Amino acid sequence: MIPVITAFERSPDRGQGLARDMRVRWALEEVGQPYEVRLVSFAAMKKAAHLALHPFGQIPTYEEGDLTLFESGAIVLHIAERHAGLLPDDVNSRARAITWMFAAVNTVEPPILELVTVKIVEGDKPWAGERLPLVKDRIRHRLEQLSVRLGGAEWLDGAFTAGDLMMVHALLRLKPSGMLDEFPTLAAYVARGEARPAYKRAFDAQLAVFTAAPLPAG
Ligand code: GTB
Repeated sequence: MIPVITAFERSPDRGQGLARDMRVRWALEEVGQPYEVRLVSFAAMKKAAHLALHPFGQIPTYEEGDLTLFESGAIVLHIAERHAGLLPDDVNSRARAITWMFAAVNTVEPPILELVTVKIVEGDKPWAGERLPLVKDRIRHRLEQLSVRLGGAEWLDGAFTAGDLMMVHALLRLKPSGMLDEFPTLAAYVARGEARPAYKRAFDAQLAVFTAAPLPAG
């Protein structure tokens, strides 16, 4: 059965891999599972048909027969559990890989998302200038800790897993800020993720949506 995922009809990042359908596309490419994509507009995401799939009116969603999932982490875990290649067979190694998935979305990503909020959503507030360095320091603290743990290793716990996939994608959101370059170990880790053939296929597929129907100028 070919799963169907949802993605932005018009991604604000112009298909540069930052929207979270990228995680799902990447996981599907890693395990060699073909998939279909249904593009949705911002308006359609808030309508009943999409809300039936995703209670918060967002992308990505995942449909496979009578199973519907939302939350990129849960979708990647589902894919990783049903196909070889993203989770180790050894139960303890598997548990550690899943721990890294949670660490990505629950510990590393939240301060990174705060940066987006302070810059874009709160950028015009009089206190935004004071808040920005605090948020950046919280991100640096996490990056420092992650960088120490990764050390000279290629991936977080042995071979590449769904934990690395989620972590690399969470870190990618920092790329436009330049903050990742303050931590060469992590910049190299992200670059290793981006160099994976499965990542490249997923990236190209997401970019193709934008190049097929670019945003209007301005
Ligand atoms: N926790 C959920 C998950 O991991 O699946 C979060 C899902 C989510 O935030 N979806 C966003 C969405 O649907 C798209 S990915 N937003 C529309 C809405 O809420 O109305 C977040 C995102 C959006 C845009 C960029 N970008 O352009 O750079 C990057 C990431």
